[in-house]
Amino acid sequence: MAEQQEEYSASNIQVLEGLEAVRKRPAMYIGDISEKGLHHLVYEVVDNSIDEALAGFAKDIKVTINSDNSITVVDDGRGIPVDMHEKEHKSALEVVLTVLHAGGKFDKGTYKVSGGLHGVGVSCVNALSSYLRAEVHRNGKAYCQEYAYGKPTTELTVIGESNHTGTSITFRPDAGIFTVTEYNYSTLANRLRDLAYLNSGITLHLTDMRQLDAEGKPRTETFYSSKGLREFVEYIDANKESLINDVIDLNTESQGIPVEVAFTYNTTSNENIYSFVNNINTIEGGTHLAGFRRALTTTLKKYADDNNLLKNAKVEIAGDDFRDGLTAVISVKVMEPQFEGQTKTKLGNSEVAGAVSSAVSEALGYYLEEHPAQAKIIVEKVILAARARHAALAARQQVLRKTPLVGGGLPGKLTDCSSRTAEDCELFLVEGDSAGGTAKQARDRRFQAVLPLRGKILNVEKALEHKVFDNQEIASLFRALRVTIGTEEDPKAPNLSKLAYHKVIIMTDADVDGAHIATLLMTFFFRRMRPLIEQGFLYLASPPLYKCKMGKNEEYCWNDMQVQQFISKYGERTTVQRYKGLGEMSDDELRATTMSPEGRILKQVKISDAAEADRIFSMLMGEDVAPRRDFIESNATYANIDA
Ligand code: 0RA
Repeated sequence: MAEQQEEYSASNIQVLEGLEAVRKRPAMYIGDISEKGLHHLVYEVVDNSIDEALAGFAKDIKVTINSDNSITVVDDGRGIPVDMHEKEHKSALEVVLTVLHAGGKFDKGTYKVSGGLHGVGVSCVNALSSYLRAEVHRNGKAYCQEYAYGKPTTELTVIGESNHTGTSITFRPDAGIFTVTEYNYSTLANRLRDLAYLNSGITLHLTDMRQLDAEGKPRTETFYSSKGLREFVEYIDANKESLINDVIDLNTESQGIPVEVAFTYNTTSNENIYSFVNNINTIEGGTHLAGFRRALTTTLKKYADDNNLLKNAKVEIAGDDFRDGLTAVISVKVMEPQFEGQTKTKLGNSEVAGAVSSAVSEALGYYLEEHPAQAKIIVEKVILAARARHAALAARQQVLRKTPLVGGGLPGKLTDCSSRTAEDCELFLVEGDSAGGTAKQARDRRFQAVLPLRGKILNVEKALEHKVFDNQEIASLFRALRVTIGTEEDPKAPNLSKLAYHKVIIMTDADVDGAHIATLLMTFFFRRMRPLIEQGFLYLASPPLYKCKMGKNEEYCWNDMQVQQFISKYGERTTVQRYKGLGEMSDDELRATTMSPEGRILKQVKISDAAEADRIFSMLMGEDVAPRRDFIESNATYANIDA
């Protein structure tokens, strides 16, 4: 408390307004100082260029990851103004780059709704960069100014003539602030792809100078969409079987709020809704999502009733049933968005619910009237979903009965640890009984538990819901984790309040079969226990691939480069043993390389982009073999469940 009061005293007010405040409390401005915050800097700069594009002045935005992990963002807009700003006695450019929230000051009534998660502006990026260079092309000239840690290191200088307009910002994040300074290509690619779909007509390029091909050309990708959300939905569902071969979309303004929605149905049972406010992914949903759901339920229900389509249903139909197999993207633009929730990604503005709801009701109403064949297919799917839900409810209740909340009733194959402090406890999910046996010997019994799984667990991507809960291995998994089904908010959601382990570690052989089993398990967690991933509790073990030996010198290696390094150190007569499976390792070896916190490499499973993860799981686990083979052959690691 004392510290807070001091900060707000009159003598410090200057400091608070300046960029020093950003450097002192970076997390307050950009969320955090880890990988997320690092990438957030790029979004902040790109969002300014997107605003310029939405205002009608830019159409091409280039993002480059330079070889030193600095970033360059170039747009073909009007260029940030460089004339002198009277009050501040600085150029407008310098004000934009050094004064918090100054970005909007020059906007002449443009509709500025884009902007990073916290809408903090480029000055924050400047404050958190050890180096920043701004180049502006305007008035037939090229101007440049450089900064370090938010402070100018050069004057604004004319560096030449120019026959075009635009802005180029290069910045290097301050390694003294960020815990990670390496950019992730697919994280940026996913965000730029989203932005291309959300803002049709704008071209975004991503180039990675760190990844050069044999000819020295950098990895590069271009994102562009002419049809926007309609194409977004098609992209998300590309690997799924469509139910109605149609995407229903609307692009309108309702009660003064721009509303864009596109949706379709596929033959799976997953509900997949992605919502955005001012281009920000509202992971926690909010009023726009509520408005969409309400319109979908009431409009479909009314159509079905009016056309007498529910007479044979014989089960009561719930809101969920209308969203079985639904894929939707909702994008609204809100002048003064109120963000709520744990991660500030839940829209709170109550007026938005009605705006979205009336826009969707109208468009969907028309669609159903004009497409009776598709309408009938959708209603039939709703009825099927209701029946499946009733069947699944019975199966779930059985899991619940078999799942006592404390003590006893644990699956026989679980070898538990002695600690009862979930934060400290780890559960290893091990492929097969034999590796399970070694793991039992290798573990530290105080905090490491082992659950062997028999062969391949059920593919939840293909199975009907009630079958999922019938499956023995899945029931064991729930019981071992002490996860039940049903929370206060949602009777279908997994309840993690009694979760016994804060590290759940998938440990499989380092071969194709092992990768498949790991993927099945990740799919299971993604579809049925997503909060476990979201809370950062799911990990992949990485057993070594080789053991190199030369005389008394022994080393485990995880890749060919390490093997080569060993050989160049100890000589060509090195023996290289390749581990084909966990079963070939002794308990001492397994402990030292894979299980003990001292020697192991754990990869945390993260969902960086839910839409992209959904696409990949649908592809990996779905019916189509060809795209899966292509993906597995071209991806050594999982692109978006980036472990
Ligand atoms: C305010 C006014 C004007 C341009 C911009 C902002 C602007 C900012 C950024 C940030 C990145 N790229 C940008 N491009 C433009 C221009 C006002 C005028 O020309 O009259």
